[in-house]
Amino acid sequence: MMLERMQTTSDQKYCQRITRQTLEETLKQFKVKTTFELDLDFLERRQNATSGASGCQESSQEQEQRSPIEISPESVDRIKVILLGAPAVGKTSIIQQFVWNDFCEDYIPTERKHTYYPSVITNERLYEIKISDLPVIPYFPVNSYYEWANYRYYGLRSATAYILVFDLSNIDTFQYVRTLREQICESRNMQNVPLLVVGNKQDLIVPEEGSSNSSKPAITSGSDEKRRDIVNLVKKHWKSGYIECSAKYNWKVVAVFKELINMIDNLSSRDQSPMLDNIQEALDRNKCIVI
Ligand SMILES: Nc1nc2c(ncn2[C@@H]2O[C@H](COP(=O)(O)OP(=O)(O)OP(=O)(O)O)[C@@H](O)[C@H]2O)c(=O)[nH]1
Ligand SMILES: [Mg+2]
Repeated sequence: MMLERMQTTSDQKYCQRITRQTLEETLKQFKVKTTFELDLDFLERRQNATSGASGCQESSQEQEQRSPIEISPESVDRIKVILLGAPAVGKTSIIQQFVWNDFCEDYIPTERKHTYYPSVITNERLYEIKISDLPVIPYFPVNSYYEWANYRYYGLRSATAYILVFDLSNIDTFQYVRTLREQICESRNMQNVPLLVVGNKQDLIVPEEGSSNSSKPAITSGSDEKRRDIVNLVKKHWKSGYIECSAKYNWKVVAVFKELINMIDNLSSRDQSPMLDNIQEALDRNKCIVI
């Protein structure tokens, strides 16, 4: 089973290289500018196009009008993303804005795991993303035993990437991110696992016209300084990604996921899957594992 899995992974990598090379060459040839597109309805439209065309023969013009990118099963990447952060920082809001273009003013704490499956096209590739929205976790499971005992089926330790969210209008919520990151790094090999820090609720720190009369004043310059320290810490010391967004106004929400996908793409080596990480971890600790 393991061999089969590894074989598939290396086949996929080969296909990815080929696909990317071919696309790059084609783009160069036709001098097409590479732009970023997040096309959440791509699959749906594609399906409609296929079923609509099934009863009659497509003219060559119709064929040309369809997506210029031919997606083969081998060029599909599946990404398991988990959002974590202190209560009420806006994790659910970010996901729902990204997937549904929807925002809810009411605060409804997440009490059980919710999973979303958006498909995204960027960098000339199709990515199938599995996003997990979880109830706030008091700590990150240090090993598989704790994960099984306390967070069964959350998939915390096998995520492809993490998004750690804090609230820009309540800088103290960054402490949760700091602690959780430490725990994640201590309990998992993070070499090939991107971690993106997101400061949400940017709308609450943008000074508005006549903000002095506003019932929700912009946060003070003291917090601005703390914010700068956070950016510095995350980018320079943690060497992680950092983005500020507003789930409420859909500012930079797409950029969050675009950045994450870029981080995944840019990994110098994708040889080690999370599963192999776990195996490596068990070997390091001289333990026995069942595959
Ligand atoms: N002003 C503003 N409010 C936001 C933003 N994002 C979320 N909120 C509000 O913040 C509250 C909490 O949002 P949620 O998305 O439920 O937060 P959460 O992190 O999922 O909370 P838990 O599930 O309890 O961990 C809600 O009332 C949202 O409407 C934002 O960008 N700006
Ligand atoms: Mg939530």
